[in-house]
Amino acid sequence: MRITALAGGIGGARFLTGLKAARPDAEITVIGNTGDDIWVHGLRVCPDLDTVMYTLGGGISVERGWGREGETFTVKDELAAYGVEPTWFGLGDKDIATHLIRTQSLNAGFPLSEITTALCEHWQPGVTLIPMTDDRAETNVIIEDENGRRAIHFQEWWIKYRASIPAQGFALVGVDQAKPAPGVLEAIETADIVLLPPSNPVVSIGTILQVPGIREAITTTAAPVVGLSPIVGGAPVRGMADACLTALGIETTATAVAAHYGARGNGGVLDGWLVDAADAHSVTAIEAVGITAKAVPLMMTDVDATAAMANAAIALAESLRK
Ligand code: FO1
Repeated sequence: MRITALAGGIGGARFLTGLKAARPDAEITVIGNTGDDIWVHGLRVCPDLDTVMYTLGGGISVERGWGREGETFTVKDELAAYGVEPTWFGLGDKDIATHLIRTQSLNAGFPLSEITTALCEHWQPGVTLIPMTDDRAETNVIIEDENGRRAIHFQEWWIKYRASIPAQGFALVGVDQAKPAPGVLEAIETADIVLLPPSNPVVSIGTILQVPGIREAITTTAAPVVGLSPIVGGAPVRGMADACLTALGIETTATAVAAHYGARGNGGVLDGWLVDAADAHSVTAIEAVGITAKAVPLMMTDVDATAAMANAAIALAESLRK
């Protein structure tokens, strides 16, 4: 079975661990968000790609959900001692090896997708990881504070400000000229099932859907498309999706996110939507917008629970296959 999943960072990576456990023989392709990518001290950092690669490859810091297990931050501290900014970004010593290889390869002219494949040769994540694009598409957050209205990099908003400054909006700088990376459209068109894991619907899944051609591929693929709500009981399971949803005027509910993605019949991307048991009451409202909904436990407390979610998503997809 060929499964294609769009994924952001921590939530997406955690779901993929369960998907692999549920379907060890499936051919899983992950289309990774690169809107979070940033140049830090001259190094190219790809947080969501690395989070998927490290999580599925066994190198992730389980405590943080990002970066490496057993990490140290000596270089970061030395840079801070020089007073060099950004001091707010957690650049790990082990993590730097990945960024050095990526940066040198980019400078040598290799596309990010080829570099990602090479890095995954080492990590063996057990999935094919493809960046959504090899081109620049950088999430900037529009904020307004005492220094006036301006755009800051997503990582600065997310890490330095903990998303505490209300976002007036998001701009994916460069996306209009971006193309899907090689293999992305094919992975969507030839999939048996397409999944939207419980990643941030705005700055992760929403970002991937903005790359010209990707949303269209999802609306036209023969594969059923099923998503899992990242919102349980009116709050994000993890991260700060509510800050992102609010910025777009979207209510922080499983129903509102489903409606935001939209039903494939009406120009949206979803055929099916899993909500947590706590939101079982919202199934009717979601079906009213043309999306088949089902309530199952959606807390990724351990691999077995996450595998059960993946199985529920696959079962729903199979029931929706045309
Ligand atoms: N998240 C933080 O909250 N603080 C950090 O200092 C931080 C550093 C970092 C370094 C490398 C990396 O791959 C991820 C890192 N993250 C950090 C997580 C990252 O900001 C988010 O996970 C994604 O961008 C959102 O999905």
